[in-house]
Amino acid sequence: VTEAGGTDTFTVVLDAEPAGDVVIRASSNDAGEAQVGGPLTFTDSNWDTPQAFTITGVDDSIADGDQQATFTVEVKDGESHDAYDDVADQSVTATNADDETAGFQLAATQVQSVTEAGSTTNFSARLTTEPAGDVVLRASSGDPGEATVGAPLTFTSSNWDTYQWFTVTGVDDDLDDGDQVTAFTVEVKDGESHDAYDGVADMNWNVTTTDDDTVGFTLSTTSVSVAETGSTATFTVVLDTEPEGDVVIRASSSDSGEAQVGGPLTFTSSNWDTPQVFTITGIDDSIADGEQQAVFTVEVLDASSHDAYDGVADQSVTAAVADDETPGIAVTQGRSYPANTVAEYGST
Ligand SMILES: [Ca+2]
Ligand SMILES: [Ca+2]
Ligand SMILES: [Ca+2]
Ligand SMILES: [Ca+2]
Repeated sequence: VTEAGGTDTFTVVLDAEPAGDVVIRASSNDAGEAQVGGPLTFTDSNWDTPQAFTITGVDDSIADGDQQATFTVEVKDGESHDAYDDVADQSVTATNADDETAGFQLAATQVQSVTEAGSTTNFSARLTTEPAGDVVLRASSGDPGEATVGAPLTFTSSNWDTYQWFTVTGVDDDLDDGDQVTAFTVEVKDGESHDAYDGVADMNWNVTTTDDDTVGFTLSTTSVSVAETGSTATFTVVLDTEPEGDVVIRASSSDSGEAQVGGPLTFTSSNWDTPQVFTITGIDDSIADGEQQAVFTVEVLDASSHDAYDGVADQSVTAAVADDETPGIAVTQGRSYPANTVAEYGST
């Protein structure tokens, strides 16, 4: 039978002609699921003609799945010939097909985005039909590196139509990965839910995690001082974000006759956040040229670097180079003897 009111029948007939009337009744063990007509009276003239009991499905508004009702078929002793009093009861089982569709729905009233800084948003869920037992909905993140989601929600036969909330939290990374969309799968936890909900289809819900990383590098200083005596100075470079491939940084001098710098530095996805050192060395000349400046351009070596770093702007470090010549006039005597002497007669 069905909750929509579908009926079915079964017949009863006596096995032997009775000496008086025999009344047979059927009774449901669950009149909320299926009911039966009757009773039926057999006489000594119609005892061998089958008579029908009609079973009718009973509707409810609960997604309870297909339910069974058992009908006990028995002789009504008080209204039947005594010879039938001891006849054993029999039973008929009826299945009542559910006509509710188990399901749930999702909704939100907030913007569905979170930040890598760890902000939260939420979306809600509720059942679309009353369950006959608890139903547990769980959400799982398609990318826990971008966003996570809170604990499962339990719905009962009394709170099934009240929205409950899943909370989504943004997760930080160090990649300049742009805004990322994470799909959350919401599903019935079958083992903890009424069986009528076991077949309910999963649903997906999307939340965007906004990026807070920008490719680049950071210098420890933009000016240093060295001397022509060969003294050195250092500055460090560190990447601002974790690269998805190697990044090579080089520094080049605007005047290698005044100051020079060491070779390129390579950063990887594992050492990107550890500063590395460039050493600048003053270069000697023999000119009393005073303090000079050399400008070091610090740049990503595109050809050797992950493409995401190609557009990073150059930066510069200025080195002041101290002169080591002493300005002045060197005086050399022109004769060996007598030194720096003139005579009264006018020698020079
Ligand atoms: Ca139902
Ligand atoms: Ca980040
Ligand atoms: Ca990021
Ligand atoms: Ca000099």
